[in-house]
Amino acid sequence: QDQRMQWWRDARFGMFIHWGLYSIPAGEWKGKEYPQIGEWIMKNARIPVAEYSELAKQFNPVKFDPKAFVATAKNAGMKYITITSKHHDGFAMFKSNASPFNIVDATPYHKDIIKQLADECHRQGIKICFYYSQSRDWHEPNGLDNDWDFPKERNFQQYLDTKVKPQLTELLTNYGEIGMIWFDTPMSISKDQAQSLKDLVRKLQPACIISGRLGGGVETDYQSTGDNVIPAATIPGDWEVPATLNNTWGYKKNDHAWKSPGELTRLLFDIASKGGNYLLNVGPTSEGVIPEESVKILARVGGWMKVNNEA
Ligand code: JFZ
Repeated sequence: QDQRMQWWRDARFGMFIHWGLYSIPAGEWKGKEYPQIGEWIMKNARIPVAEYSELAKQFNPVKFDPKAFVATAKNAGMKYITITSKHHDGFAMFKSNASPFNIVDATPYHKDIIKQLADECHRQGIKICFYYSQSRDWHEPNGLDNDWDFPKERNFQQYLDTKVKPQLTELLTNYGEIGMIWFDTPMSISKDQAQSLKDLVRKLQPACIISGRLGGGVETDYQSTGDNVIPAATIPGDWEVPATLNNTWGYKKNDHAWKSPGELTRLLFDIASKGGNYLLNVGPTSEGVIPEESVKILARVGGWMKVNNEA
């Protein structure tokens, strides 16, 4: 475990990327603005699967440039990138044979986002990590948490066997060396089910870190704090604070509540001095660009770090 964690302990600072179909509505559905986090709009607006899936036909992020993403991270002093490969809406940002609801098969863009970013990270020597929503999947009748389309009982095991395990296998086979899988919101996943996901990751890539929110009481490589929650004092073991730059993870056009570069730098030093990692989020637009404000703020945080490193 110490070997697996070494790069992560040295890194201290990473970039979280929440990107998916929810960047199209960007916080607004049928003229109504939803005050909650942007990537939850499907659930908050109770959008039927049939309607939400239509967004894929409009998703064409032609301005996406993996070099620009990696440059933004590096410029900020970030040493790893964790991107949503599949969030709760069930949409895969990678080519998948386990579900046609993916970036290559369901959109006019037709290119694998995860592949492009992973290749660029490998070229530039920055760790690439994948967020994967293992329990919540609002697209699947057997996934958890969509009670507006699928109010009846479900076969969660079947969803795990036919979507989660095949997709994790794809992610850990087709994209080179993966730094970590970032599981999230385990809900009612059982101990055995969680253990089987852990076993799969270990089998395919023994050096891949497993993040804190796997579930089932199964031991993982480190602990995630609550979102944006910084412990008051040093806590034992390895831990990471996932945090937003404004008040959302997925892009929202009207959220301009940006934290200042000074505040972020202070938080980073606070976390690092207590022995934790800071995973700071950006939410790219549906065109494929990281919002200008985010890029500017991160560059200023990086400026602080450079002054510090060179002093
Ligand atoms: C989850 C997701 O539901 C959300 O969309 C986002 O991806 C975020 C990073 O993770 O939300 C959570 C999960 C756990 C906590 C808070 C928000 N927590 O433990 O405090």
